[in-house]
Amino acid sequence: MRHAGKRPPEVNAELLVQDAARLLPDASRRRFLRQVASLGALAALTGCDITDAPSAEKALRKISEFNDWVQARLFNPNRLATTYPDSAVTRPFPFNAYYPEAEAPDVDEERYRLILDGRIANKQPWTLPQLAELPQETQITRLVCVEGWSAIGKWTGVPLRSFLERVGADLTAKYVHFVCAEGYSSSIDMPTALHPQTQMTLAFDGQTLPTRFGFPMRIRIPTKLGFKNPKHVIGMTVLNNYTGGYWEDQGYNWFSGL
Ligand SMILES: Nc1nc2c(c(=O)[nH]1)N[C@H]1C(S)=C(S)[C@@H](COP(=O)(O)O)O[C@H]1N2
Ligand SMILES: [Mo]
Repeated sequence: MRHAGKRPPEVNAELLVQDAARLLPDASRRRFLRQVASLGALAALTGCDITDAPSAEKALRKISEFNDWVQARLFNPNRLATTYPDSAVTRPFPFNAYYPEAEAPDVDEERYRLILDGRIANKQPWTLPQLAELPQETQITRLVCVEGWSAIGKWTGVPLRSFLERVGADLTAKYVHFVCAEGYSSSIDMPTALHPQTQMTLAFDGQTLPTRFGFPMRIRIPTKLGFKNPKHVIGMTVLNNYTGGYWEDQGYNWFSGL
């Protein structure tokens, strides 16, 4: 129904909340609709004056930021993700990306350099052989994708913490941001970057990381959802500014811990 005159068109609270909730990924949407059943609750929670879809969206974004903040506060840097025996590894392991497998970027091994930026004392770029010379660890953990599947994989690589220490990164900075060869990106909180199981992965299931799983290097974080495990990483920045990421910018919760 349309209204003429100065009065703003009447807002159907329930529809507005549901509409705005559609912007959230499935799990958050369900949680949100359960917890925030009314426009009044949404307005009260966020302090936003909700009169239209954009203001409802803004309120929802505030809730999502609040969830990220709570999750970050609850993160236990000493709690380890479950590890599994070799016999539990999912073979074949599923591929996932925002494009089909055939379009995974072919990164040239010779020309590859990991570019470091931001709050890092030694910004020398790293070649693949240099990374391979660093002490490596192997983990058998579960990767959980928001799309509703999970699989157990075996990843070998350099603990990100030891790398950050080696290059003189400011470990009191807030974030580490990763840039990928094909344009994907993601950023994580420093406590997660320093978590003992967060890894710069160079090998999968005992073999050099294949193209589909992120050659030459991917970040493996068993305490976070799959989309926060960037493949084909070519850039790493340590910084205090929030930068988001490929899916984060499209409404997925930034923290996305498990
Ligand atoms: N560079 C890059 N990294 C990425 C993605 C991507 O599209 N590009 N997709 C993410 C998503 S959504 C998931 S679930 C995992 C999948 O990793 P896998 O192919 O090793 O199973 O990679 C993540 N890392
Ligand atoms: Mo994913």
